[in-house]
Amino acid sequence: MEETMRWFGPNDPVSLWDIRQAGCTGVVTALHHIPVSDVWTIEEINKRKELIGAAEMTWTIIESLPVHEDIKKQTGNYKQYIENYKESLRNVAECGLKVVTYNFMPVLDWVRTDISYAMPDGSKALRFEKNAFIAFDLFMLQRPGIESDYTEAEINNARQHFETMTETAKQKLFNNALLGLPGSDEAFTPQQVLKALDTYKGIDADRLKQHLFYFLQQVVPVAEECGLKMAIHPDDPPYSVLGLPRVVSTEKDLTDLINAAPSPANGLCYCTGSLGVRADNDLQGIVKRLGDFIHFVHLRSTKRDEAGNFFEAAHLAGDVDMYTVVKELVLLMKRRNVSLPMRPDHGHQMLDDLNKKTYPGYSAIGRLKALAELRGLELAISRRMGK
Ligand code: DNO
Repeated sequence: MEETMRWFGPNDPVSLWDIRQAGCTGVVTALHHIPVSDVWTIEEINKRKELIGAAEMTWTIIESLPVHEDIKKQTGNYKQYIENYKESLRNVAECGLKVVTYNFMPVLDWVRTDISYAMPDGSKALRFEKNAFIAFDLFMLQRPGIESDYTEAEINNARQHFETMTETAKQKLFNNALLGLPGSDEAFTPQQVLKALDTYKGIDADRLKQHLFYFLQQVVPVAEECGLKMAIHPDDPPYSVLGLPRVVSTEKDLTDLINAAPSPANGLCYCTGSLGVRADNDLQGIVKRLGDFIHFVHLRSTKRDEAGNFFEAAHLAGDVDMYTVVKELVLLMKRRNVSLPMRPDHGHQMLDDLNKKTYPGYSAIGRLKALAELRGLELAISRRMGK
């Protein structure tokens, strides 16, 4: 696979040369400073390309070209925003970029309750604890109408959990649960979240899916025409949160969205960390069945428990059978005669990085370790297959 890492731009405490030294030839980034739905101009794209080129790497993958909330809801200026999206696509293609990653999660991107969950060896991981999240929703956010989203037992468990929490733990939970936007260290305020949630009233999963399909039918032909591949990122976690619909969580969701706008340009970011949180997602089967549509790979593993919690395990541990996944990807690449771009998704905060300020999940050393392990795994598998 083509080894890449995510870089959040000039403000990222991890430098381009750190990424280069990890062995990457490519960088995955976005123009985070451009407001969502404004057009990415050729000038801005080229500026970023040059920065990356100066560190002897290339920029071919965008993560993300974000989709405006109005497009997800089909409200306000959404038609204009779709036109802007198309223009950005044309511009990035003109600058030689190849893959555009995006997601269709309403309001929040990823959600965790703990961004410094202590592993037995002293490193730190990201974690989602169900009781804590429900407690946040019930007692901190105090979202109206919440009772219909949880069972009585879930509410009781969350209440008990909340009662045992110290003030410091509560503050930490509050900050972590509102983080949700990679590339920014600004959290939402509860008022902002409640207001945003309110605007999704009446939009259920079926409707959100229709809005996603409409968006795809609009932008995929443009992507195809200019030689770009779209790669939708699955929901993280892959189920409804805060009563919001999520529609990119299962293999059926992926198949539906591909069928809604059939084209080689309408593809997937295959993220084992996100999809793997659901035991009913067959990670190997998804590569077998939808492999032709995979344009970008995120490798990561989570470990879930019976209670509905999960934490981000080491990349070769946890519930994701990384050996099987990588083997299937190697077979896929042979069949398609391509080398897919891949990045180690997240990593543990460890060693020197424990004392540094980092973007949650994106410290340098943990990802370096993950990439090294994945590189070795792929090499061994390919060699065994006689490549
Ligand atoms: C989290 C990432 C996601 C991803 C977006 C893609 O660390 O994998 O935030 O970049 O969902 O649009």
